[in-house]
Amino acid sequence: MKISLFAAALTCLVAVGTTQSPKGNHYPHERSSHCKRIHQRKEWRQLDNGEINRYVNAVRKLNEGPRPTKYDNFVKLHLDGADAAHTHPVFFPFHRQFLRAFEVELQAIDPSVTLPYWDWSIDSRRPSDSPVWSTFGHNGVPDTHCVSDGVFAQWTVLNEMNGTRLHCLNRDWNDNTFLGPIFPPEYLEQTARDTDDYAVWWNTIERAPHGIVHAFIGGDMFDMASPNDPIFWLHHAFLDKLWFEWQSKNSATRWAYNGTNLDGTQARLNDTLPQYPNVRVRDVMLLNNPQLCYRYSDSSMVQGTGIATSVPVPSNATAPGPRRAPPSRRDDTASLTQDLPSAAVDQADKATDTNGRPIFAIGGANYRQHWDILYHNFTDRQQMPSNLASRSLQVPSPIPKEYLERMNYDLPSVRKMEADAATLIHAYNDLYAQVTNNYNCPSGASKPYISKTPLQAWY
Ligand SMILES: [Cu+2]
Repeated sequence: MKISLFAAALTCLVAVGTTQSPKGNHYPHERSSHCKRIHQRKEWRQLDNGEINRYVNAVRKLNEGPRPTKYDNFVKLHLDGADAAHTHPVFFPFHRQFLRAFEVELQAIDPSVTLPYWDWSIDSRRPSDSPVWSTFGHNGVPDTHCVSDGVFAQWTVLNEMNGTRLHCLNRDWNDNTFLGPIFPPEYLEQTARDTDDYAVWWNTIERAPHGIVHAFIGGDMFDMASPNDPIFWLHHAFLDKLWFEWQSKNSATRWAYNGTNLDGTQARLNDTLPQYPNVRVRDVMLLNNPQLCYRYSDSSMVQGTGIATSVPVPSNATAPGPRRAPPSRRDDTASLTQDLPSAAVDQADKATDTNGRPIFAIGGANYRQHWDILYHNFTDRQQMPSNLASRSLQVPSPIPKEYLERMNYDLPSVRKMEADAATLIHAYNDLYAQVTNNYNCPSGASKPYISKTPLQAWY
């Protein structure tokens, strides 16, 4: 785990986030932006009521009229492109184009609409508690699995995995009344830091964090007709955001694209997209390409069920557990790193993933750096509602075998990803617990504060 990349990722994200900076371009084959306007895609919780209504109305309009509706045709296109566009590197480019085509249709109905995204990592402990469901409806009802609450109650869809049959929108949550835990931000962040190899990163994200959301929501989301469920667009917009953030990490990842295509050829930037013969992979690599022209909001400060906010953190005076003497100087990084509780360092140094790779790296150096990121960088006195020290992560429930088989996801490798994720999550929970018990906050602060900047790279 290369924590040193964390800072680099930050810098890049900030630079790329401005989207229009044609001068001083370090990437010779990039054209400067031709966007007349950059649309911002926001996290669902960042929309006001007017934005929610306009988005929902536009989506519903697309599914009106004689069948197949325009909406049905999007689902059909996804089904037709399914084999090439899943379990192959074009997964991310295809879905970027697919989502943008959908957004263009919505904007033809209402130009003020942009695609929202659902940052489900915020809700990773219990995704069914997410506020998205109060609009999109909750689980399907028993027996029929028809969604019968929310704005898509009585919504009908046409396409199925094999053929057409007009049916109600179906959901079949994995735990019946709720959705079990999925992958937290810490896992997504580590996955992004871990590799600059596109094929490795895409494979990991597609199979586990992408797949689990489809599999747990179930019903129409369980197979290649998944765009039937309007939550599909918000799920995939978040995945697209993850890709954008990974691309923004450094100069190697910006244009990284590799792996093996469906036809056995090596993946190249000049490949055309499945179902979009006029669009090449290279056309959708940058969000300021003329046909894209959107950017993503920062969702790191959005509150949800994934971040515990109610558990109080002991103040300096009352914190239980072993403590070290406070250092004489608390306002620089050096003094903070010297103040590490040795037990925490020892414990973290020993933690390994299922490959035997150290999670917080050798000698505590990276752990110390991580500590700094958590505490030193976050202590700018800007009080934020989330409280890392009381954060406790849940290990994602296993993805059902039936879903993995249907998607052609290799079972042993997904099980290994799940085991690695579990190890990482336990290590983080240990770290957060150590923080609560052992850490003396810097000058004047009675508890950890979180500042906005470092969390931008939290993925
Ligand atoms: Cu798909």
